[in-house]
Amino acid sequence: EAVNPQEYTAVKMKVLEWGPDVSSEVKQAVGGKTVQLVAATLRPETMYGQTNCFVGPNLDYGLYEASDSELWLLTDRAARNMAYQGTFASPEGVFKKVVSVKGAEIIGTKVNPPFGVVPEVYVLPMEGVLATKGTGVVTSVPSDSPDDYRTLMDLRKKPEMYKIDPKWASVDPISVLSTPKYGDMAAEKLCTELKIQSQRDVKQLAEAKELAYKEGFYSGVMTVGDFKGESVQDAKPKVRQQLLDAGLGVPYAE
Ligand code: A2H
Repeated sequence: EAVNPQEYTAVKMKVLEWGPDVSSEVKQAVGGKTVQLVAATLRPETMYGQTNCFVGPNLDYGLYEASDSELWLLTDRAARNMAYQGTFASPEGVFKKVVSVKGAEIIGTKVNPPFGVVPEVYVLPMEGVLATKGTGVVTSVPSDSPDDYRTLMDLRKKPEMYKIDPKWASVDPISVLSTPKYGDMAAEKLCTELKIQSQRDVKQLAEAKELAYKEGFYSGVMTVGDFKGESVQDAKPKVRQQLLDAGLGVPYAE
C-alpha cells in the first residue's frame, strides 16, 4: 500500500443505451433514473481521447444511489469509500445499493465519455481490471495508455473469443498530446518498441506505462481541447477542474 493517497478523478460516463445482456431486473431497478458508469483516472487531461470504457467481466458491481436522480455503477468497495468521502447526497458513511450488476452484463452498453471528442463509446471487457483499485471501471484512452491500447487491439483481433460485436471496438485511438520521444500516439509506439503481444504481458505493459506516463507528464504538449499548445503538466489540473466544475467528475482518493 502506498503511503500517500492516490488522487484520482472519478469521471461520470452516462449510460445512453444498455447493451444486449443487461438483465430485466437491472432495468426495472433503474426505472427512469440516470445511470453513470464511474471511472477512476490519474490522467484527466487525456479524457478527450476516450474510445471505450472497460469493466472486468467477472467482477461484481452495483448501482448505488448517488442522489435522488442518479445511480452510479461501481464496485461495492468504491461506493463505501465514496460514502465516507462525502461524495453522495446521503449522510457521510451511508450508501445504498439498488441492484447488483455483473461486469459481463454491461458489455456493449453505450455511454457518453465526458469531454470525449467521440461522444458515444461502448463498454468492453478487460482482463486485468482489479476489484481492489479505483472504481473497477476504467475509461479507455488507447493513445496514451499501453494497457488500453493493447486491450483494444486484442479485442479487435478476436471479437468472437471476447464475445463482442466488432463495431463496439471500432473507434481508433485519438491523439490528445504529443511528446518528443513518442510522438502523438505514445501507447502504440511503446507497445511496438517493447514488442507487447497481448494484455497479459503485464511486465512489459508496466514498463510501457511508466515510460509513457513520465514522458507525457514532463515533456508532453496538448494537441486538443481548451489547453491545446500548453504543457501537460499545466493542463492536467485545469482539465480536472473543468470536469469537476461541469459536474462530470468528482475527486476520489484511496
Ligand atoms: B488511467 P495506478 Cl491515458 N484496474 O486512466 C486496473 N486499472 C485501473 C483500475 C483498475 N481497477 N482503475 C483505474 N485503472 C487505470 C487513463 C490513463 C491511465 C492513461 C494512461 C495511463 C493510465 C485512461 N485509462 O494509468 O495503479 C486507470 O487508467 C497509468 C498510470 O493507481 C488509472 O489511470 O497508478 C490507472 O490505472 C491507475 O493506476
